Amino acid sequence: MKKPDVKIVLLGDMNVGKTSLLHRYTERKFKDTVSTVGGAFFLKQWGPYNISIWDTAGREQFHGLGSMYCRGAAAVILTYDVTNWQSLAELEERFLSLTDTANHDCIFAVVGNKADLTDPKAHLPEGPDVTSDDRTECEEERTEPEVEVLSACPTPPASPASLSGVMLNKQVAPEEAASFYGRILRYKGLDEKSSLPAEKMCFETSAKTGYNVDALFETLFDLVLPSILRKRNENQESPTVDLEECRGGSNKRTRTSCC
Ligand SMILES: Nc1nc2c(ncn2[C@@H]2O[C@H](COP(=O)(O)OP(=O)(O)OP(=O)(O)O)[C@@H](O)[C@H]2O)c(=O)[nH]1
Ligand SMILES: [Mg+2]
Repeated sequence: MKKPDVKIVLLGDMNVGKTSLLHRYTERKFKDTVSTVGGAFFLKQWGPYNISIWDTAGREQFHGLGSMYCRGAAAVILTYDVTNWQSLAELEERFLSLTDTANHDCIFAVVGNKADLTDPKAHLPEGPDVTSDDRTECEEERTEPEVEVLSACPTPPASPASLSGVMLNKQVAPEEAASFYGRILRYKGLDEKSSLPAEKMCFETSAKTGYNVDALFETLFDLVLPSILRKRNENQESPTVDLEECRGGSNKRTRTSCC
């Protein structure tokens, strides 16, 4: 399997649509999901680089794993549901601290999903929806969850409103998401003026219609490129020792280096 150059992690409460967003981006469709157990990653080839996108479980019982998944992350997608104010509050209360293990220059996106339920403009995907067969540049691999599968609960069905096409009240205004983004920067001790602006890093998406989904992932892919280049440079400066190579001459080496 190819080695990922960089890692992006989806975090957020259960049922906000993290798995659906990843399906929409990678498989170009909205399909039934089961509540995620542990986590799984998808490998995306972006130009010459390999980017792993980690889908994590929002259920409380898996909370302890979150900081493990965030270790070394170059970007974190903090996801909430625009029809559920509590899902934004949870990001601040439960999920933000999990990102302490991410890279020091980790990039944050704040994403309000299920915009199709509140906003008629989210009924159309932004840009043409290309089928996976049409894409020639990407090569993708999905792995099974890396942690032990404890149980799999069916995800609650989509709400009656989404089935009937009735619009719901938006419970989270874009300004609230932007002000949360500002608090993330402060939590990380970052200067707002020299950081990426909230207008660029706060998205409203719909995994159901595809609205803004490509824009979200591809904005992040472009933004993590400097991290990839830095990591590659670091690896060149201190290359990894190949143990297999050393093993062939290990006796000789031991003897010559021993005094
Ligand atoms: N209307 C609408 N429903 C959505 C959207 N995204 C997800 N859903 C529905 O929301 C429910 C939860 O979606 P998931 O993708 O499984 O949520 P999750 O965040 O991965 O949940 P966990 O794995 O438990 O953390 C499912 O019934 C989806 O069909 C969306 O953009 N619009
Ligand atoms: Mg999931």
